[in-house]
Amino acid sequence: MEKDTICALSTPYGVSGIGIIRISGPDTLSVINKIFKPGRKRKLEKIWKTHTVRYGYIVEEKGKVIDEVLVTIMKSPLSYTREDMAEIGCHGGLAAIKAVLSLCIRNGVRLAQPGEFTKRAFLNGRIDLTQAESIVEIINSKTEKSLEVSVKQLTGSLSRKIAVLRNQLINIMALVNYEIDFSEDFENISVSNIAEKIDTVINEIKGILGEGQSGRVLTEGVKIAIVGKPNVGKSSLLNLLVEEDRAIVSDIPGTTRDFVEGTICINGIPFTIVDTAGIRNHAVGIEKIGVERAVKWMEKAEMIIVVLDSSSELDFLDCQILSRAKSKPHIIVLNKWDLNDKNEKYFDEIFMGETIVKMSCLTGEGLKQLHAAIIEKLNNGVCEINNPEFFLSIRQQSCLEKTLNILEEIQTLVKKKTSCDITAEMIRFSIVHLDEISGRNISEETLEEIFSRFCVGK
Ligand SMILES: Nc1nc2c(ncn2[C@@H]2O[C@H](COP(=O)(O)OP(=O)(O)OP(=O)(O)O)[C@@H](O)[C@H]2O)c(=O)[nH]1
Ligand SMILES: [Mg+2]
Repeated sequence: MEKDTICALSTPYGVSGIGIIRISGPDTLSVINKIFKPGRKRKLEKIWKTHTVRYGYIVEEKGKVIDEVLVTIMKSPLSYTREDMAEIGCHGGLAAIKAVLSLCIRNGVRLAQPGEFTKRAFLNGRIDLTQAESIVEIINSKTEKSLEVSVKQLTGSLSRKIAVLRNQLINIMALVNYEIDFSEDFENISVSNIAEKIDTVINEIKGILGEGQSGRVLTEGVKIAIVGKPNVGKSSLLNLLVEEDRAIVSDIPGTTRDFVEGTICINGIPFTIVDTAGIRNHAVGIEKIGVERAVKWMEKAEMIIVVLDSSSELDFLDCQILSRAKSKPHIIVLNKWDLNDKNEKYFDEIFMGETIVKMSCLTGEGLKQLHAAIIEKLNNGVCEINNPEFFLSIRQQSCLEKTLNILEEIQTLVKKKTSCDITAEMIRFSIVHLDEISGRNISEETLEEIFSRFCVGK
């Protein structure tokens, strides 16, 4: 357990109905006893009962009342951090909150770092890292579906899967070690028995990777880049999708110089849409930087919408952009369809087998078809969304992929009947990567990085 006692405002900073200040650590009760005076002339019991709420006042050293409050005490180990904790519910004015916080600091409590309460919950063994990471997602959840999957993760849906994998690997290692005790290579136990067991783990990991990715899509959303030549209507499309005038639209080619983002929700799934600068060769200055960024966005995005002006025929640049987009799930929007009266057959023939949407950002025609195309591409190109029970952050996914790669190598070694010692060592190594997911084995640096994503007070 940590020696420091920490405090922070856990509700948003600003004027609100109430503001909750959290305190956690060994000095929590003694500090509360110093700064809190019960209301209605009641006496403060010598020993606070855990999980009780008291009404009263926060009083400064010289007896000046700072605020009327409710104080809740949660004693170790039955608290968020597993330490002694208090929550002071103040009136939400900034002056009152500042005064209470500085009184705490004068009494030896220090201000908490972002995510420090949750970090303590992790370090004190109340939750593992998959659960800690789900808390950030619960806070950031914008849709019901993302909240659902994050809450499931908090209750341990991913932790349980990882624990099962770990047990399976430990059992395999025991089998291999048993073999080492008797011979140098796989003589006594059947190679096929071990290979089969490793296969089972490999298949389970592949399943978890698939389900975890669809969970991440629900929590983090899917990035879609809108790309195309200047003036084809990319910014008009962004504005139509987000239903507000986010990006500047004009008939001057090269209007959008940097990228503009917006978030939308289709069928409960969040999408981040990025409008980029029109791509053209020989752009100079700021526009050139914009074009470079647009090309980068094509690499970063999980899906691409290529916008074409359907009132004119395709040119070389359109084809260049299309061929770049082909490496990813992509949709072709034939915009300005309101101007088009003769080109339908031309486009149908060129884009046979592609997902095309004929639309007009001016009239809104084709928007529903675009929504449908986005969902269809998500399920058939990015990943299938099947009510996932958990999500994998990029970090967790990479640990799991490392475990998978090692197991695939082990599989080859086992089949070649290579030395048991090497096999056992590699299994141990695969478990090390697995343990990074739950946080059993994790560097201080990675921990810092994870918890810096939290807000102060959580
Ligand atoms: N008729 C018609 N005009 C459109 C349509 N969509 C966009 N426009 C017009 O086309 C012009 C360019 O639109 P923008 O949305 O600024 O195009 P952009 O692709 O973002 O252009 P850059 O930022 O310069 O690359 C504007 O004058 C729009 O009003 C459409 O569906 N039909
Ligand atoms: Mg634009």
